[in-house]
This record gives sequence, structure tokens and C-alpha cells, in this order.
Amino acid sequence: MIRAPRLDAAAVQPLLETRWLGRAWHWRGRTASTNDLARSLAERDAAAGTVVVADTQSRGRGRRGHAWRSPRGGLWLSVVLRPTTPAAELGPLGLAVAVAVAETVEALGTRQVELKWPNDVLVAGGKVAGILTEAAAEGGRVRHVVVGIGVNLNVTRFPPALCDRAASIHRELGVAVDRAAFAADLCRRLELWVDRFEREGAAPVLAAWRARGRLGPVTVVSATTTIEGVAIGLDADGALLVRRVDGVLEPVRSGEVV
Ligand code: BT5
Repeated sequence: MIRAPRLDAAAVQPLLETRWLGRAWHWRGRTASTNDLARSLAERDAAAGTVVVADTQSRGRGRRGHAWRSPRGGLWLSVVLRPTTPAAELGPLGLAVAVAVAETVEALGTRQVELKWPNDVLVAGGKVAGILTEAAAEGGRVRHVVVGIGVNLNVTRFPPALCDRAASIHRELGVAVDRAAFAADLCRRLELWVDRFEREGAAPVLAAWRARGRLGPVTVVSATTTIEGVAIGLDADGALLVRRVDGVLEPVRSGEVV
């Protein structure tokens, strides 16, 4: 049975098995972007683990100003983190979040879950979740990080432009999923991976990412260049290693993999 559609504290907190993540919970029926709301809470000293969830977003954002479609039925969630890791070493945090999301999706019994660099979660080749990590740092020290996670849970229709690229859990499983239970499980796995990254560094994150990473022929487009080659793995900082057609091995730190 599907729980109450509202993902408010009353629906989710009784299911939470976390120590610190989700202990402060803000729900909105509609907001521009949960990342914006979480950032303004973070700037007003919200505790690590503060969660903002909305049923719909009117200006959901992806990376580099991309729009993120956020209809009813999905999970649109942001978390305030306050990592002690120096800003320069924070790269793999987004990969850790992707691993947590992938594990939560896998636990529903979907077909093979893959990760597309840097942090798209794919089911049967379609994008089922995206992650937007925004950090505020000062002199190398991280003030806060807002991690935004969008998961197409009970989304049944996509606009034509997304139809052949997006996937939803509902479509994949043929049934609606319990959003509150999913949100609680995601919080548990997120806390585990964030704690592990803080304690043990990037290595376990990279190993878990690699186990699901989609590699092979890629074109990486960034503001200044386009690189063609074959993605062969991640380096120790979480950059995508691409063997270019001229044979040079290039670590890619930003850009779109198309
Ligand atoms: C992402 O960006 O994948 C990050 C998405 C993060 C969304 C969450 S929801 C909660 C929080 N609040 C926000 O405002 N954002 C975060 P990127 O890698 O740039 O991918 C964006 C691209 O994915 C778009 O240009 C579309 O092609 C595609 N897209 C848009 N909406 C989608 C959806 N619902 N499902 C699958 N693909 C989508």
C-alpha cells in the first residue's frame, strides 16, 4: 500500500534509521528548488543532515543551469552536509551520493543499475536519478554542501524531449513505490556513505562506484573542448579516465558525457 502522498516529517521520520541525517525535516508542497531552500537554511546555520523535500519544483535545477523536470510523484530532496574534508578533496562526495542512490534503487529489485559519470543513475540505460552537489567554501574550508537528489519514482510521463533518455521506477517495476519508505532508506544509505567518505576517504567510494560504472566509448563535451575516446575507469580523485583516440590517457574532471 502507498503511504500518505505527503513526504512530511510525520510520514518519514518514524521510518528513519539514521543518527543525524533527516533529523530536521522540511516539507513543501511546491517550491522553486529544494537546493535553494536548503542553501538558505544552511546559511542560517541549519544542522548537518537537515533535509528539504518538495512534491513539485517549479525551477528544479541540474548542473550548469540545466532544467530538472520535477512533476508530482518523484522524490525531490536536498540535504545539508557539513563535511570536515577540505574543499579540494571533496570531489568524490558526489560519487558517494550516487552510490547511495544506486543501492537504494537496487533494493527495490529493478534491473541492472548503472552509474554514468559523474553521477547519473541509470536503470536499463535510462536516467532514473540525477544529483546536484553545491558547495560553499571559504579559504579551502567547506562551510556547507547542499546535495540535491532527484529520483523519478512514481513519475509516469515525461515530456517528448526526455522520453527516450529518462526512466522511472514506476515504469520499470510496473507498480508505484512507497515514497516515504524509499526516502527513509535513501537517508540511511546516504548517511552511511557520507560517514564512510569522511572516515575512510575516497577509496571505498571509488570501488563501489566502479562496480556499477558505465565505461566504454564516450564523447566528453566541456565549455572549451570535446574529447573523444574510451572511458576506462576513475583515477584516485574520482576523475573519469578517458583514453583518447590519439592514445593519451586524460583525466576528465568536468563536462558532459554524451
Ligand atoms: C542532474 O543534472 O542530473 C541533477 C539533477 C538534480 C535534481 C535535484 S531534485 C532536488 C534538487 N533540487 C534541484 O533544483 N535540483 C536537485 P544534469 O546532469 O545537468 O542533468 C540535467 C539533464 O537531465 C537535463 O538537461 C535533461 O536532459 C535531463 N532531465 C531533466 N529532468 C529529468 C528527469 N526528471 N529525469 C531524467 N532526466 C531529466
